[in-house]
Amino acid sequence: MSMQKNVESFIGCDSQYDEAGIVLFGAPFDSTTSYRPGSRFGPSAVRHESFGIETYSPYQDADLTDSCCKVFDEGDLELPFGDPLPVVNSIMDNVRTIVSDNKIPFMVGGEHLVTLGAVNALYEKYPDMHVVQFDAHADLRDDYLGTKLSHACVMRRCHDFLGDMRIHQFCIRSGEREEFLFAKSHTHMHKFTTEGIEDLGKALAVSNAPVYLTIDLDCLDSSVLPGTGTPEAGGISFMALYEAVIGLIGSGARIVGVDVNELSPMLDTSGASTALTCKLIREILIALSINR
Ligand SMILES: [Mn+2]
Repeated sequence: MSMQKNVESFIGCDSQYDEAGIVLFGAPFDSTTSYRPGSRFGPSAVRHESFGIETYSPYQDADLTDSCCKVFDEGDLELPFGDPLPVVNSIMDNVRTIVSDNKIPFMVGGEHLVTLGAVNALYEKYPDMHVVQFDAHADLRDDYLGTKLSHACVMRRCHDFLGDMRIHQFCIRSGEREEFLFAKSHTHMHKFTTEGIEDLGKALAVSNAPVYLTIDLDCLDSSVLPGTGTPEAGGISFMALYEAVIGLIGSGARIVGVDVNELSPMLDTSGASTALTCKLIREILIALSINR
């Protein structure tokens, strides 16, 4: 019997890098958060609290420990605080490596700006990529208080290189009027709910386009997930998000990368927001493995 070092991984994600189809990693950065910081603690909280949920999904009748589920937990990136540019570049480097090894990157934020690094790295390999965003906020500002690298601008920065009509936004219910005007001619914006996700999944599956999935947890109603930096009332339920996301993955759309961001665990001392996030991550990891 050989002993192993006691290093914590997300529950059921104990595969080695070489055999893994999915690489989970944390991006603990929250320096551009406009309201309440704390999402830097998201990845470590999720990893630790994941031992409070089961590896088995009764929804999908599958288990994170099934042979089709091979997930390597890389741990958290070591990111500097304050300056977002080296953070985005560091995430880009990491995702570039994962993608060049034909694995799916699964990033746990951190604030939503971390998405920019992952999307940019994947775009290098997949210039025809689409991004599906679940979020309360449009995140389409060209700048926020003079800075272009802010979580309030992340989808606008992605649009800079993705181009028009590549970003599909769901559950959006907050932003400046200019962002909603911008969306009319540059993105596909679905306000308030996930309505339209089924048709989108079918279209993306038919076209076989690469798809990046970014889930800002504040798309959920703030009664469902209060542990987030910029809570916004009027959001969706956990099951609505579950059905939209797992439905999209199951539609045959070619998912090439995923992130779940903006969990700020200390803002919900009940722990329920973190537990919800763990469950969502489990379900997505299983769905990606089944549909790979
Ligand atoms: Mn966002």
